[in-house]
Amino acid sequence: MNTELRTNIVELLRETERAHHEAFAATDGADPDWPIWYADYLMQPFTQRLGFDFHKSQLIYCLMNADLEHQARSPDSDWPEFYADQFMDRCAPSESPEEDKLALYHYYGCPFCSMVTAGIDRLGLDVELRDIFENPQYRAELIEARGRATVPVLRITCPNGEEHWMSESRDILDYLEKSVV
Ligand SMILES: N[C@@H](CCC(=O)N[C@@H](CS)C(=O)NCC(=O)O)C(=O)O
Repeated sequence: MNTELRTNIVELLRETERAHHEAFAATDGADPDWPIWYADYLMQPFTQRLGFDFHKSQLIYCLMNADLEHQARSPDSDWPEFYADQFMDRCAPSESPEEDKLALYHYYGCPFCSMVTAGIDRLGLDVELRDIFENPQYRAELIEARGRATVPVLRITCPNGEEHWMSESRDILDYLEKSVV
């Protein structure tokens, strides 16, 4: 666990709470749209200072989700500490992206796939190649996950077991390039 990152998140959430309370002093902090206000305030420090990589809608989702979990599981605990744990578990950038397990669904002769496999070679990454015509099981997995067999698709399995399926050769290459920085 990156304890420095967690501490920074807790401090940032406390600062946001203070700023929100000032902004909504007239209603004593009451604001039914608080996740939107919080996301506006937090977006820049989260992405530019702490290295998170998400859109505002994902940040709003993370905030709402953390709130629901807090109310359901631990309403008496210090909320910034609780939220920070939720952010670390669910939304934080991987401490070492190379620890994500990567599998590329592709087929030999597909030009978009070749661009991605050339990028993988150039970057020296460890990516399992799953040819969907050599192994029908891979094709079936792809269709089950994505509803179609278009390739290339990168399956990213995070250390916590969460899976993400990324399509579009350009997006995959961008992701892989960032992962080696
Ligand atoms: N815009 C996509 C294009 C992907 C694409 O057209 N893939 C072709 C193979 S090169 C494909 O899978 N076609 C079959 C299908 O869509 O089911 C990308 O850049 O990845």
